[in-house]
Amino acid sequence: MLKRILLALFICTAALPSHAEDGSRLWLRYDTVSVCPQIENDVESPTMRIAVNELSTFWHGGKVSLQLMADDKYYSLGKDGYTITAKDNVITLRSLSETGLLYAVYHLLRLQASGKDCSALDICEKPMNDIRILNHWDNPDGTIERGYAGRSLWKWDELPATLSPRYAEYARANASIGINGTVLNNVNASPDVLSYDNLKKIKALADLFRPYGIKVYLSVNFATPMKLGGLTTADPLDKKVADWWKMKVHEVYSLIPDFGGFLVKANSEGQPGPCDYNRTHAEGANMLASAMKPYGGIVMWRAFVYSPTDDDRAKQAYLEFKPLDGKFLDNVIVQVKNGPIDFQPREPYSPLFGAMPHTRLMVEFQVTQEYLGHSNHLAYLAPMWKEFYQYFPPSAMRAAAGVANIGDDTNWCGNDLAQSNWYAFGRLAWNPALTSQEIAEEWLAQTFTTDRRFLRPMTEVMLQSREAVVDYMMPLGLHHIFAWGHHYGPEPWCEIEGARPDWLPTYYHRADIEGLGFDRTTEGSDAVSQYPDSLAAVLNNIDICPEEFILWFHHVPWKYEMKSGRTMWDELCMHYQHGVDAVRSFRDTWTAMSPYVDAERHAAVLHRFEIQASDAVWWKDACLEYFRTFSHMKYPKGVEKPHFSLKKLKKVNLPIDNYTCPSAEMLPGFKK
Ligand code: BDP
Repeated sequence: MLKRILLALFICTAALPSHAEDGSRLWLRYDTVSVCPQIENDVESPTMRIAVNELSTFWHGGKVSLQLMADDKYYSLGKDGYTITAKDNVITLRSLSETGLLYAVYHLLRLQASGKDCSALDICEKPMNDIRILNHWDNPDGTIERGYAGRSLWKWDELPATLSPRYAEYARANASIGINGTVLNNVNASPDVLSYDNLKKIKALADLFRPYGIKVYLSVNFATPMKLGGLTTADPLDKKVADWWKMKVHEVYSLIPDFGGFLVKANSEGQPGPCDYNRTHAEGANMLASAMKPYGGIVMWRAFVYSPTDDDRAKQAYLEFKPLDGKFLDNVIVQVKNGPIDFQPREPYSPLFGAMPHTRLMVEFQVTQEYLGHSNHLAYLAPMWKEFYQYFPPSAMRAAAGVANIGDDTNWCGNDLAQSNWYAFGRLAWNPALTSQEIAEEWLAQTFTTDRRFLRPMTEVMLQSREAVVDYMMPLGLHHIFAWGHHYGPEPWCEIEGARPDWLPTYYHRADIEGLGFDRTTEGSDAVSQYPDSLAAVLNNIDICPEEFILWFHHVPWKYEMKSGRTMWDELCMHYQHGVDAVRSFRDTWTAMSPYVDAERHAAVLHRFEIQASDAVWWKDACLEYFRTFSHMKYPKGVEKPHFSLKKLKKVNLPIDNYTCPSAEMLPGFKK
């Protein structure tokens, strides 16, 4: 019989400091208890200490019993699964593993914090994905590629000696939503990441994250054996190269025995890779995977590739990777962005999903809003990720990655409301069947208040927000018409001499006197044929192609009659106007929420909504005024006259860098 250890009273004496409502507590704003609950627990370990501490400090109910189980039922739930039952005033949490128990604790606290009745619980949870991982695009110099919430959380110059208290807070937040892995550095990886000195810093983070059930992974540069190891080649079939990697992997595991694995961006946007030596992606990935295999590590190999010479960028990843189906070792997972181009406000799913039945695939979502208004705009992304799963079932994958929106800002994500996307990513990676509404409600309830007068209108705002962004930026399947360099504002007219054509908006929208949109039908680039036949037939036919993708797959005449009976031009105008109107209504709803939200966060979020409302007008005017030079049609009734001339809009030049976002005031004359 294991000895029962009652830790509760002992831990409960430690009072927590009170925090201002500055967003730093995320969705974990639990009230501390005044009377310690009784916690029953068999095991003494770092993970169980965290679990018991959370309950002792924040659980306001009766006795809780934590039990590690080793029977068939719990084997079938896997190491992260758990049950929660309530009987005779005792709540029992059971799992095969300590991490599973920690997840159960956070589940219970979530129910409590969202105001749910916890007296009769019978919960059984098993995550859909084994790997639920954040990808940080953080650089060694503290900058973050496409980061809009300050600098990197990782203070490399202080590590490993100094551990910022935010590291544990970060790990706790992730554990509370089931995230169990983190890639610490940018996919555009510096070879120095694997230097011994740096690995010691990584080890410090790995040690800290371990009790929270989080494994550490690294992005690696394929040419590291040359840049760090002094070899003359990085050819994956060269024995010296393979040996170098084996030596390096051994070093990594001797420091971090449970190291998760490598993420690789190869032969993409100038990064080195196996194709530099006429080897395939599979040959490159397998060489690394063989080195990882003895230690149980994995290689996540990205399929984000495209070449400037291809006739349609949307086809490239499929063309390059599909022939490699079945050629990857079983510890390689090919990581594919959700859409075929690049995290646009709306894309159809990447046709690679479903096309590689003999290869492990995982989806890469972008939590940071590179193409959705950075941290200035509210775009709650659960509906977008659910849209992906609607086309491609989550059961076909075992892993999901999210490019993090986390920085060292006090509120972690720049905009308090952007925390919802970190939260939603974790919750959906755990269970893609959760609805966007459920996730929005539970996040709002925990982050702000359980008052229905707040929850009802704000859930509505969240649910509509992503579609509003699509409407004022790129409705009907338009994509990639961003300004050069910053992916924030509109620049559909952008032409830069000598630039890669597939980095220019005109490549994507193809506006001309006839119409608008990229012909990807069988008569055009034929990208439709990469989809399963039944779907391809729908996408290929302009009359039945879903209108949200019509300009993605078709070059549509300006006067083409849409389902509403309007011309395509009028429909386009209505979408832009709808986006503008929606954002103004979000701002007004938020303004009315002041009785339910602390003044500090209310003001900060309101400021972002003001910017978003201005930006929506900017987008509408820029796109419609520009496209009107081709359509030569009038604005339909109900669509506001432009506030600014095209001439003026073409002069907008935002000084964007990695740390600052433009604000409405920077736009000439843009005022509410
Ligand atoms: C694009 C980003 C670029 C990333 C790239 C990637 O603009 O900064 O390096 O994706 O995913 O969206 O590798």
